[in-house]
Amino acid sequence: VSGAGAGAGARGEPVPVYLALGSNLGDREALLARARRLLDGPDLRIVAASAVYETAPWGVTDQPPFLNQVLQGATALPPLRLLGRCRDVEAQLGRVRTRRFGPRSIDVDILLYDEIELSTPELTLPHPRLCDRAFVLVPLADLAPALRVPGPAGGGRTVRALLEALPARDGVALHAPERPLDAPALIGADVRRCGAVGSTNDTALRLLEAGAAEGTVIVAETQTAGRGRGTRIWVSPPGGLWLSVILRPKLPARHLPLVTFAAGIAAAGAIREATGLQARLKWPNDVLVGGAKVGGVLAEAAASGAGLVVGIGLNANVSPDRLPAGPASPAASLLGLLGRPVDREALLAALLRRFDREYRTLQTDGPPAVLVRWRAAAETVGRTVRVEMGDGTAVAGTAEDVDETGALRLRLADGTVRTVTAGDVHLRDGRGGEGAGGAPGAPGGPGGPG
Ligand code: BT5
Repeated sequence: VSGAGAGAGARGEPVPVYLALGSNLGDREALLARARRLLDGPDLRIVAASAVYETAPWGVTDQPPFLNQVLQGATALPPLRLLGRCRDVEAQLGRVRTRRFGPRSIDVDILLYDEIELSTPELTLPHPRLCDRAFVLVPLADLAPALRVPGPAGGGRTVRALLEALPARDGVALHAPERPLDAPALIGADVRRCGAVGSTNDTALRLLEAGAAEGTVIVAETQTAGRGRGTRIWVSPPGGLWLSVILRPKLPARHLPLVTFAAGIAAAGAIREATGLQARLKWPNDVLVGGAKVGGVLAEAAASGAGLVVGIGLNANVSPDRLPAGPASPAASLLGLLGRPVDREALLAALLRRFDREYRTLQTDGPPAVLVRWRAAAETVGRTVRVEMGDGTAVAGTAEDVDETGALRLRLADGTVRTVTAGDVHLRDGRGGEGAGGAPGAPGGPGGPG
């Protein structure tokens, strides 16, 4: 046994561990959920779970596709006792070890146990095939893209670097959002149109307080007092898409900022669907095409606690000379970028359909599923940035990731990590054009926003 953390478990303090789940028999999703519940206990706390991925079978290919997920735990159990816990859970869920690489109801493997390297007949740590399996690295990168993997195969490289070094990630696709949602659409079931309003967010907040149904949408032709964050003005001439959605999320308060991410993912997807333009997201609420701001999201909570309204502004058919320059990005409209008008109704329909799906995924599957899609569309992650805070101070660093609360994790020059919850991001390593500076840690590929 070697590694800096080797003694930690033995001293009785919990250490971080990463476990991989895989299932390709029976009700695979239910089996993953039962495994998560059975593993979680006083001696092993499950603290985070990746999104669920579907993977074509590997090795023996005449079998159903796998669902894969990675869990982060905290445990003081020594490695072999932890292995025993994993085997117990497999046994309880009916795993019968038959042919190697053959179908299995559930597989529970230890990927990493703190920084320990171990090689015994029963257990090898880190997991010997960790570094060459996309179906392990992709979900692990959801949870810990910057984690360094010890041992001969990992060589101290980060999970993100190992993932990037893989020749292919074929066959690993985000599972949850592809699942057909059984209930009818919530967002967009009731769309109310108006001509000129002050701010659609104000109209929506009033309707929210008055008891309007969740998912009700207010669309205005123009806004006379459109607003951005804080005291900023949102310029809203005719031709744009200015709307607000009434929501009553059943989410813990700390996850509410992710509703803004869900709206951003939907907006970027809708722009691509309706125009073919590659829209990207900039933390926390900007929608960019070719580095210029074409839209923004403003979520505001009702003072009464009745719920949220999510305002979305997209410069659809707005004449470019009516747009202001932003604090951190120039402004652009889809009309200006395409040289012809977009079909605003098609854009609206795509936006509402996609937002409905993202919003429900957030509530049923939790933050990882939405974060994966946000990272795949984000310009910010992996870039050198300067963030200007509302109080006039600024901080510079590398944007490492966003967390479950929507906060941005910045690695500063001195190596420390600072978590930022609000601000304007300036990309410092060249302005993000198309395709530039995606999210190195994001699984991308089949997991990207569909
Ligand atoms: C935002 O704020 O980007 C949130 C925008 C939300 C607008 C929608 S429209 C429907 C709903 N009703 C509302 O009243 N608002 C929502 P922020 O990140 O703070 O950016 C605001 C800044 O963007 C401004 O200070 C300007 O510099 C710039 N800006 C203003 N209007 C713009 C436009 N149409 N296009 C691009 N940039 C603009």
